[in-house]
Amino acid sequence: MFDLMDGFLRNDPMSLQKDVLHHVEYTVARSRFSFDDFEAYQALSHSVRDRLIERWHDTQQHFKKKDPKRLYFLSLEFLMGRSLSNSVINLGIRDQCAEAVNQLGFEYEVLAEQEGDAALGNGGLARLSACQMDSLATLDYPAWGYGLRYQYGLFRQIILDGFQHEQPDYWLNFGNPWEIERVHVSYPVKFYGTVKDEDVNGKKCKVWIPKETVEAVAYDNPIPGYGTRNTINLRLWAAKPSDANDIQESYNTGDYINAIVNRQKAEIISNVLYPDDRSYQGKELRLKQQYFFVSASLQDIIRRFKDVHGNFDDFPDKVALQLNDTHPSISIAELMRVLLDEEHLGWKRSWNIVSKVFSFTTHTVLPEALEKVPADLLENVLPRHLQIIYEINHAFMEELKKKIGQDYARLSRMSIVEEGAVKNIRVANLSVYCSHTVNGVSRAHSELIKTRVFTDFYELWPEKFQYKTNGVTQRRWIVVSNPSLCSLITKWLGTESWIRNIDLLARLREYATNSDLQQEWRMVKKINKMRLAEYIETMSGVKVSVDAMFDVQIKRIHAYKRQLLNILGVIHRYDCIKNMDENERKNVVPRVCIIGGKAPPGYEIAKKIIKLCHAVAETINNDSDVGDLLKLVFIPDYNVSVAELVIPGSDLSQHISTAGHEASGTGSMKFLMNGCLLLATDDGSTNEIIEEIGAENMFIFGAKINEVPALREKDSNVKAPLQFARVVRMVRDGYFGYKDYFNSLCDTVENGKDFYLVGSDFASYLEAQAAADKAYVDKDKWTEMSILCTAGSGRFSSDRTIEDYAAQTWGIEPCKCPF
Ligand code: DL6
Repeated sequence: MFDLMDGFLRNDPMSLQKDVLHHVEYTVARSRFSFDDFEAYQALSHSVRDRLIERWHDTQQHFKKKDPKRLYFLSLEFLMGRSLSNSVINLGIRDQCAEAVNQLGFEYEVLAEQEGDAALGNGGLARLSACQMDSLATLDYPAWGYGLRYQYGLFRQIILDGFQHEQPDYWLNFGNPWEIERVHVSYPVKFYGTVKDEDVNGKKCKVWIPKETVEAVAYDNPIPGYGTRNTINLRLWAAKPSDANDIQESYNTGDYINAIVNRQKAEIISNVLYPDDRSYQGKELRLKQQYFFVSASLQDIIRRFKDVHGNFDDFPDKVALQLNDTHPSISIAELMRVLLDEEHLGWKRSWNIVSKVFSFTTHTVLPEALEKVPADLLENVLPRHLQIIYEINHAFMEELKKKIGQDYARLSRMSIVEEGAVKNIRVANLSVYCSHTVNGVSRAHSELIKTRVFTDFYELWPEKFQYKTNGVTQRRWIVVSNPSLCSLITKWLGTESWIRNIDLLARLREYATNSDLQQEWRMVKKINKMRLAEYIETMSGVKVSVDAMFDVQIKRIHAYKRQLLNILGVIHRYDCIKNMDENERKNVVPRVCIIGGKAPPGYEIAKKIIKLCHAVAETINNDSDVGDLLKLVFIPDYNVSVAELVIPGSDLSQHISTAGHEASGTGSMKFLMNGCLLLATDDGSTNEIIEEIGAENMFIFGAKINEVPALREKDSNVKAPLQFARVVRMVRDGYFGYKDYFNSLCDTVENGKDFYLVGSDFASYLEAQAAADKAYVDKDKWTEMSILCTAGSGRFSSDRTIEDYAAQTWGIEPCKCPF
């Protein structure tokens, strides 16, 4: 297998083929004369993984030698999707792999389809983490990601009679060729117990005597950069029983079988991803998950630091710790505990270190979505950490009093400890106070953070607050998912360099009106629409015409994202068509409206939205009088791979959240890169997109952020147009079946309770839709707008986001592996 001349595996088709056969025989343990698509996928993946491992070793060796400041990205969620397609692109061996398996009688695309998604996250935050890992590797930054290796990822969505059902996603059932189990990299993580005062070397010390130990075992997932040898690591922790408990159990219980059963319970910690990010208040398992991954990661990070450095005061010069939302924030107390209780550095010195290493990104707008942990829960699970948090808070309050005097209302708002019937720890306040920088994920979001969420903090420490607009990786979202567009862009720019340097896409503007490019551009869109139409037919049985405008909204189902507005808009369109005569119908732009997304399992209203979508689709799609003029389809089990298929085939996409509710939105950026026009509200990063693309190339509607509070004050239905009342009535009256079943859903937008302003935005939504119809009729103009979307998408690459974080937040430099 090895070329002994250079020590590296070769990447020509013949060498790859030999490796595939080797893995078929020795890893998959099948005969090389008879193996199926899945086995071929496994063998190919192992062959690609071998190449990743080589690069991984070289990169880690290089980092070790250079000893740069490193970034550790702590995130409880990573939505990686599939690895094969992404790895072969980043390694530059896609065509060679295709040829290698082709000669063995397999089709590369079919093999790539065998892979299930690694869905270790809920939505935007988790997919953002994955994009950022790709950019960190590509830009040669010395970084690692840390997270949890859930046995069950995000649930699979099954639709039965239009209702969502959840099924466990046991994604490891068929093995995972992309991970490397490190049986020797494991750390004990402790829980519960008591804290005692003890005398250690003549000093009074707190000693935590934990009651339960769980072992954290590392699973490494190499993340290759594009166009570089650098390959970084995503280290995910799995919970395993600890031998430390065994010793106690065997002496105490004498009940061997029960002792083993109890032992296995340790694994529960990394069993399942919480499938809802709206609130986790008071959940013990959630707290244990957070502490488990944070404790193991910090032990690993500190061990690596201590291998080379003797003085902890150098820690902030060598380590940057990124808190991806509040989920890993217990790491603040944990680092303090390690420095105080294990390294005995004393409070002042420990705090000096801790206050210099953490940076905190928040991904939400709503203050009520900010995590709180009941103090008694924390006291039970992590007693020493609660003491430390109280001490941090005491110091914080003293510092505050010096700044703001006896303003008790403000002191109480800012305190890390929320007093009340239930005493809570405000994790967000802890994160803001202890981090050196705090950022939102778009310019608008960062403003909201300063003016609404953390105003008290901002007024005192304005220099702490930054903004970092999100981005997505063009490697996954164009090169992997839209190969035809990728080739077309490369052809017209005369270079592939845009894949690393996305600003080059701006040069497409020169050709936006060129009829040759326009024709080829349309051809690419048509190919992608045909692929999508086939998928729709397979998944839902609905035949759709590729000549229709494909209008897409794919994202998690939430009231604030307003899928309901979309569905009511579809009903209005249907109602209009039904009332048109033959001549009027000739002017209708045919539409295929596509909706996809998962509803959190306990979120009744979101689940009713899915049911309503199916009920409306059932009526419309079976109405021969309407035919191809309108179709509505719900794409089940939306995930990263489905998005890779849907986005390239979309003409128009909807990002229609109530202004002031979407922190950023990253779906819009993926659609933009793929030349899909946006119909959007002025929310999240939309206004930054407008700056790049121009409002004339988008369809913007609805209330602005600053108008929302006043609109809510009024009864919003006063402003809702007649058409709105009519479509809601159709739903209530059972026009689509299920009379009265949807009343609770309709009640959320009528009778003065329209919190998300669906009614008051309805008229301008319809106007924006009408403008999109009008624009679609002029094919050349539409294509020009589409090209301008792709051309203007450069600012929304995660490469730019990562460069911003590296320079302004983490203080890290590229460290390129020299081969
Ligand atoms: O920052 C990534 C992504 C944003 O683009 C979305 O606007 C935001 O809703 C999402 N938030 C989450 C979960 N939030 N929390 N906690 O996914 O983050």
